Amino acid sequence: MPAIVIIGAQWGDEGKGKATDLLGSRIDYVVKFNGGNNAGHTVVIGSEKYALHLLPSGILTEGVTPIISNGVVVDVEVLFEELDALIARGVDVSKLLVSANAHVITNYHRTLDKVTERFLGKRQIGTTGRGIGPAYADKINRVGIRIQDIFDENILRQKVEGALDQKNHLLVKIYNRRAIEVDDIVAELLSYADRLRPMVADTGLLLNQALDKGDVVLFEGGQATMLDVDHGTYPFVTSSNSTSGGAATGSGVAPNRIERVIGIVKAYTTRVGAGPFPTELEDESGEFLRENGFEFGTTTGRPRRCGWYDAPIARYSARVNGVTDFVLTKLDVLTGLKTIPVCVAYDVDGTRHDEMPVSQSDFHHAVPIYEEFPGWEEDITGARNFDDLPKNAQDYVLAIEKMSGARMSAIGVGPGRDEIIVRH
Ligand code: 2SA
Ligand code: GDP
Ligand code: MG
Repeated sequence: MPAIVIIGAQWGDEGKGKATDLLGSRIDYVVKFNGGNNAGHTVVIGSEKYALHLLPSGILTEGVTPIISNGVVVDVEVLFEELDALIARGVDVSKLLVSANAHVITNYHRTLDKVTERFLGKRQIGTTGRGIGPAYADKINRVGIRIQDIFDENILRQKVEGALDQKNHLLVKIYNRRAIEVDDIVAELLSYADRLRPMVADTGLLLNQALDKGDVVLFEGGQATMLDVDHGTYPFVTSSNSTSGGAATGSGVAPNRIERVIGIVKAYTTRVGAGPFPTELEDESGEFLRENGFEFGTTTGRPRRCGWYDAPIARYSARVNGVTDFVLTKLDVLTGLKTIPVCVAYDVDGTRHDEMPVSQSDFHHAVPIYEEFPGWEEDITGARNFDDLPKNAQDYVLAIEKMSGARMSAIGVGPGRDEIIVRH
């Protein structure tokens, strides 16, 4: 039975947490398969608002087993802090499992993330500073520390020594910082062992067994398609595979077990951090979207860059991820606009591009070609059926659905759990 993947179809913050939460009651396992505490999922349940970073948002749904699988980079201190905060609010977190093969974010990864960004100056990526890139770099460079290493002091010490060898040279000689002591890192990681041990499991085996017996597994992607290290706007990306393929490599569940891929797409576009963004608005329309959509980073509080809906990006996402259904979020944020432009293609130096240009330089100076749609004034937050929407809102959804490469199966009309129209 089914494995379902949820991914962000733009540059993140599309409202993936809400979509996960919506499906929660039919789900047995929710798996975070990529990224770490750079993610920020806001879920509103009744009058309660939860901001989750490292934990999968399915942890808020009773009966669901949340899993942090091998593709994730885990800052164990943050893991415990997030768990404690949820426990204090009465959430049952006892079912959480963490893969023995997940990699660990240490103090030196956080330090390197911050100093490297400073060093890059104008070429900054605008990372969240959580140590994500350096931790994945160590993984690929085969000098990473895995969760299982925390339970073997001898191995842990050898690995930390290996990892710090070159880094201390870099920190001292190039960045003019103090060297990081092996003993300090080892002591910190060992101090996590007792609390961590009962959570650690062979999560790949467990998930496959669960699928064998018919359980429903939901993979919750962190970040989004355009931030994917292979398919996004490299180098202005995160360091993991945030597209649907990442769910397989990041969990040990094979691609042919995945039945549905749900792409979450906002009714407009946002981006945090640096990098190309053709439909970006640096005027009062951008301010309108930021204010009405509360577009500020869940993790860092940074104002998000805002722009109009970009259909070529949605089509690209549909293709790269194999999207079977889109969930369109934040349609309510557009209420009150006289006209709503949608990017239907790009103009690159006089040539029309209907699809994402393959050359990064082209994408950097792609000028959107817009089609304009009439807006609506009515409050739509109470709509629960497609027919409840004003005609212009219906037409907007149908028009962007046609351009985006997959059906729009649900439409978010407000931040609350039930503020959604389900169409399919
Ligand atoms: P990193 O820290 O190495 O992953 O940063 C690399 C790029 O990835 C972007 N990125 C994000 N973009 C949108 N949302 C994210 N999560 C938070 C949120 C972000 C926040 O939900 O609001 O609070 O600022 C996220 N995480 C990483 C990042 O901006 C870089 O462009
Ligand atoms: P994620 O990173 O994709 O999980 O998204 P974030 O949680 O970072 O940002 C999405 C924000 O939009 C959250 O504050 C949600 O509560 C909010 N949200 C989700 N769906 C809707 C919607 O349909 N309308 C409105 N107004 N807000 C929404
Ligand atoms: Mg977010």
